[in-house]
Amino acid sequence: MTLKRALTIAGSDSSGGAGIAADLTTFHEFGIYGMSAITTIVSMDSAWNHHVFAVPMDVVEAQIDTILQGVGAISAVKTGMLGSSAMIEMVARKLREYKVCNLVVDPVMVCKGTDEPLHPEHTVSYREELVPLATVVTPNLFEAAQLSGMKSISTLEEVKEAARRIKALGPQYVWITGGGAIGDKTAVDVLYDGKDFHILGAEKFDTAHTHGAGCTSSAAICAGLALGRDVLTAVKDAKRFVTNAIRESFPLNNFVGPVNRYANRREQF
Ligand code: PXL
Repeated sequence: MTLKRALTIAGSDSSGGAGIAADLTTFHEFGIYGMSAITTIVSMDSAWNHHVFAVPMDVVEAQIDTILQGVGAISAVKTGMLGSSAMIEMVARKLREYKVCNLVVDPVMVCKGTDEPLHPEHTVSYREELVPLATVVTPNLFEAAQLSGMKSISTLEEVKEAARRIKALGPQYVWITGGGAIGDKTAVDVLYDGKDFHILGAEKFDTAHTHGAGCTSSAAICAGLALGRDVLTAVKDAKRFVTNAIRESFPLNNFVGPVNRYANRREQF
């Protein structure tokens, strides 16, 4: 059996819930051979403040070349935390150079728990360089507000307006998540293809243990695309995958609770 291959260009969350740990384990659950280019390393101190260390640009570039040039036949690529405007621009240049076509862009801007301020220049680089290349861009409500230039998003109409504005930047599909704040009993996420809105609802959980949900969901979409599924199917599958993972999320320590990607297994070995 030939395994499909996917690449994640993202940060390492040392605590294992988000970033490349989320991406590679999600790829694995979908039966995809996963590879990574690590852009940043995130550590946590004893009060669980996050510290973000950038990997040197040439080292990131060398990893991307290893996979897109040295390995090849990559069916889909996902981007996660990139950490600087220069990194966002370099990654966009590489993806253009290698003509990557199944691309999921998770426009990570800050991670909860960092004392890092928001960098508006990252938003500019995302809008101008990376989002236009995306097959699917997967902002949460906060990222959608930044990318669309809206003050805040708290109603379904505002989610749709943000989706229209982000679609105008050039991606093929916009998938806005985090709809727990929008729905009443269900979490509401919205997929927009420039013509139709698909409003997808899922069970809403009363838990703070959702660390890694965004990365997991985007990685699952990337895996679906790598398997040759259409975007709507990949998004629906990803939503089911992450919903199961949130249902079985757990406290890792006093500060953080990651989603549980094993929740999708029916057999154990
Ligand atoms: O969930 C956002 C995120 C993405 N990538 C990395 C992270 C985090 C948040 O902690 O550490 C590497």
